[in-house]
Amino acid sequence: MEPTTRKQTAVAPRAWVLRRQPDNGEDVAFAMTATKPDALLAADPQLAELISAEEQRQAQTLKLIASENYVSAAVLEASGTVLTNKYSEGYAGRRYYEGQQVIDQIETLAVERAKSLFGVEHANVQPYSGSPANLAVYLATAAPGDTVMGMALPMGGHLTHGWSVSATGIWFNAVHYDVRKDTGRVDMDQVRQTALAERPKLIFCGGTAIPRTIDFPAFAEIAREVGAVLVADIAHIAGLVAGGAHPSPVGHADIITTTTHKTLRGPRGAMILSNEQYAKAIDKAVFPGLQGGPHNHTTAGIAVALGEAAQPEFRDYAAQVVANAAALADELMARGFDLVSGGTDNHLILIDLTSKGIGGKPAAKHLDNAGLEANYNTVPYDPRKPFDPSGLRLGTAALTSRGMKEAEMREVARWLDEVVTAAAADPDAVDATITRVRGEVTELTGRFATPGLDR
Ligand code: DSN
Repeated sequence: MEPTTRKQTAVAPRAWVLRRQPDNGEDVAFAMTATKPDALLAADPQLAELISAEEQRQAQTLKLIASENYVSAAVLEASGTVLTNKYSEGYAGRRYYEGQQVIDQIETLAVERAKSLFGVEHANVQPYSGSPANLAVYLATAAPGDTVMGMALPMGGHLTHGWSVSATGIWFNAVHYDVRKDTGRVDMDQVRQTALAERPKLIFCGGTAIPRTIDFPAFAEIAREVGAVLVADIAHIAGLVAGGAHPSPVGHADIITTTTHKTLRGPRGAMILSNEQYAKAIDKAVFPGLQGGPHNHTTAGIAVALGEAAQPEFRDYAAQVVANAAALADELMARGFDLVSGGTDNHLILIDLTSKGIGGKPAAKHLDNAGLEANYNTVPYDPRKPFDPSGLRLGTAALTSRGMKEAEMREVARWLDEVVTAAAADPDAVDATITRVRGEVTELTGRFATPGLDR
């Protein structure tokens, strides 16, 4: 059989994988584009095929998960290198193993790029991901039993901001603030009252489902008033901050934590940024406090992503992410969807599906079948359970990385409306709508390259 690709690639692929299509039993060949694909294909065709299938799935799906993105081919390459072979406990110039001549330079490059991009005095690029980064902050600044404060998880916060099922909620006396029921926005008066009453040692701002601008100066004022350390968890918005599309917490928060793989568009990892005052305590908390050797291949990928985020084009990208979210939000509202807080200021949209007569979980499943990948989510004051909540969370960072703009966002809103409306009307009759939308989505995704895959 003559191989046919899902789309033309600029560079000839180095390997092919045949995959039997479940729907028609036909073998379709598509390109392996990972680094050294021939080696993987030869050594482990089963795994090579699975990776290839995931590449194809990512290329043909509209990735609307607010915490995901597509890294560039350069980030992907740097992340899949011999750097994974090396142990490097410690920090540049102070390691516990020999052979760090190159690793020290790589980590220093990542650190310097992080400092310069965000304008901070200190950066630790070793945390394995966002949760360990936040844990390191607790270890550096608080003791078990201390009072800590963060946004409640069902209001848009994060597990590691002291939620009950997280180690941070078990080991610390965690108190929470909410969003207002009528506005869906953080009530800074409530934050202040709770802080004054509870006197937390740490205050977290930021979270995972916040569609509105975070008021860092207001949080800083409250933290100063009660003598708390303010931690800005900017995991979701780091790329927007770097690209000038969201105000920066620098100069307001004492410590900033972020993952590197959301709007910042790097590999899966994290960073802790601070001024010199906290540098030593943070470094000690990350290693030897919590972690062993850093993942050097990830550090290299982070360095590449930080270099990309420092380019002028990244500012355009960040602005377009926000413009796309606004366009998507407007079209959804025009179609009768209720958005928490009535819209968005950033990359993220939280839909309350209650008025549409369908839960977030079945909606997300039907949408995934139609090629629109999102996640179900609680909405503030959700009467339903977290595993079957009322909300659907969307984000525009990934689609914007594919070059999609406002016109495509309006198409996305239309498809979302069509699938949700059909599913709410009759879940047993939704298949025809899903099949049609899936076809239209495939046509759209075929017109937009997938960063990191089409090369
Ligand atoms: N899992 C991340 C998110 O989706 O926002 C948070 O940790």
